[in-house]
Amino acid sequence: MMIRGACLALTLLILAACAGSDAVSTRLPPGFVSNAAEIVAGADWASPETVTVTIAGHAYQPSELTFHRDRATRLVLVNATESDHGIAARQFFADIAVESIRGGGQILKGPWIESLLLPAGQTKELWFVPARYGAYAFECSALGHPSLGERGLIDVVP
Ligand SMILES: [Cu+2]
Repeated sequence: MMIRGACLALTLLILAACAGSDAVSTRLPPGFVSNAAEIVAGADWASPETVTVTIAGHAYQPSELTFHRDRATRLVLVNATESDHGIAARQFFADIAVESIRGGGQILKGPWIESLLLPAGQTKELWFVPARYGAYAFECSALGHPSLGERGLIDVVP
């Protein structure tokens, strides 16, 4: 019984950790946009194109997003649930230049992001510039959520 309890506690701990945390990197991860800092510095942040996505239930609303290459963009992510969610989008993250992640009273500066966590009830903003064209799939980083339908698509167009 003790061992079972310990295993359960460990499993819960691992599950809790699966959504991860914001990981902003100042060292170039392999395959990421190498001149991201220059792109961020050269963008016009006065009036970024704003897109809002709400997480409700196990769905991103909307789940299909379109961004424009080389345009300063502000993606507002509203977690309207009472559990933690995240965004796993390795290829998309590799192809953008990140100005900052804002939320929870914090501003994390880029220029590279490897993971993004959306704690229960919180709103975060990803300020970025799409630096390459592409069609990308993304999904929730919390274990089991993608299979419940928490997935989406991103298009980066001219
Ligand atoms: Cu989720």
